[in-house]
Amino acid sequence: MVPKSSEVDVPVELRERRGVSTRRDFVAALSTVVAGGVASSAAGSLKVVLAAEQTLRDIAAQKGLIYGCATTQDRLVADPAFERLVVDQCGLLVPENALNWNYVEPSPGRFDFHMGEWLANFAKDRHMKFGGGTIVWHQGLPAWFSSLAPADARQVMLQHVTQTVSHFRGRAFSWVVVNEALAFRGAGAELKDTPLLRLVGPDYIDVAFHAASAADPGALLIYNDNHLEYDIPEDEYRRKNLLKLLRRISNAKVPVGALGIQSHLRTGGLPFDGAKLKDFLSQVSDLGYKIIVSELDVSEKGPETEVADRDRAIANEISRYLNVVLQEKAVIGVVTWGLSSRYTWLANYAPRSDGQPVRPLPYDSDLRPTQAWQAMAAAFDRASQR
Ligand code: 9MR
Repeated sequence: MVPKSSEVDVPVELRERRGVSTRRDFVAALSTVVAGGVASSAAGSLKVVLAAEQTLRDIAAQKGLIYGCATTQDRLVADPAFERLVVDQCGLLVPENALNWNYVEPSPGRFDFHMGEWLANFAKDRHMKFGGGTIVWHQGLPAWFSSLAPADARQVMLQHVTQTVSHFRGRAFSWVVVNEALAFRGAGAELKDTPLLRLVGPDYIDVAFHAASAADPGALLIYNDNHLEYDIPEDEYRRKNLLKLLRRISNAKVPVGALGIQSHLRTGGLPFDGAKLKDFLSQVSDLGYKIIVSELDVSEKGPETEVADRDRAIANEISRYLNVVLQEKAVIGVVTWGLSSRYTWLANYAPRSDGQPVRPLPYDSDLRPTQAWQAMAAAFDRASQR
């Protein structure tokens, strides 16, 4: 039976008071969600799950996994209920934009870390890990970078990475050092044609990671990319090319610590092959890399129009994906790109064609947990111990 949205309509304060008494109750309730996917949940159990005192942070942590989200200072300052939800649910905080190059170094050599500082301090004061990024990303470049002479660009990039990572030395759990460098199918090249490639050269990834590692040897250094998740020719091509890139990087002893798979999932029945994805992740792991799901959310491409049906489709997409990905022991955690659909880049980037607000995240715009929350909780609970 499909739970109706009214059944999840439990205010935050009430949910906390009506907590499930034991962990066993909680897991029993979750297992009804896991069995055959979210669609098979009994509505009664669902209520119990939603009443749980447990948070995504705790459920993940019980398996040695990290759960976190990306957000901005503005939202945390302006919206205390949202702030409380982030603090309760997340063990890791990642800036959505604040540490992109164009914000950090708006003109050459003039560094401004105040937005990243604020988020790093916020995380520290609330006992959350802080993950920096994205440092080197063609879409995050300041306009002035593209007019540099090639002879200067390498040094400027190296300085940028060094200054940024040094500034937070010892305070960042991780850094997305390089983001979205891989070319798409049909480009006829391994790397995207960007000012970074053109001005710094084909070894810009290597240079960036060496600089980051020298600046903070203790941080987990992440290479991050997208469109790797589905069993479609584009993603298959990119998985193959990414493995090639990681093999080269590994042979050249470039200090990459982890692969970030963005995981912007889509409903609508895109082909998905768990065995192929698992094989890809295990090859990444065999090269010695950790893996993190770095930007999870779900955009809606399916025919569903009712909120309950849409939420079920979204939750099922998350379930089938995370249930495969979390089987790989090298996966250390999951970051969602936002926490509540009150604030999501998908509202602009991938709006629904019927104009209904999107629901891509574990909480809806009223800060109530959705079936996506349950799908994530169930996947964490099902994962083996790290
Ligand atoms: O969510 C981010 C949005 O607020 C920004 O406008 C956009 C451009 O900077 O970047 C979004 O985040 C991206 C992330 O940094 C890298 N992967 C893709 C994300 C969505 O574009």
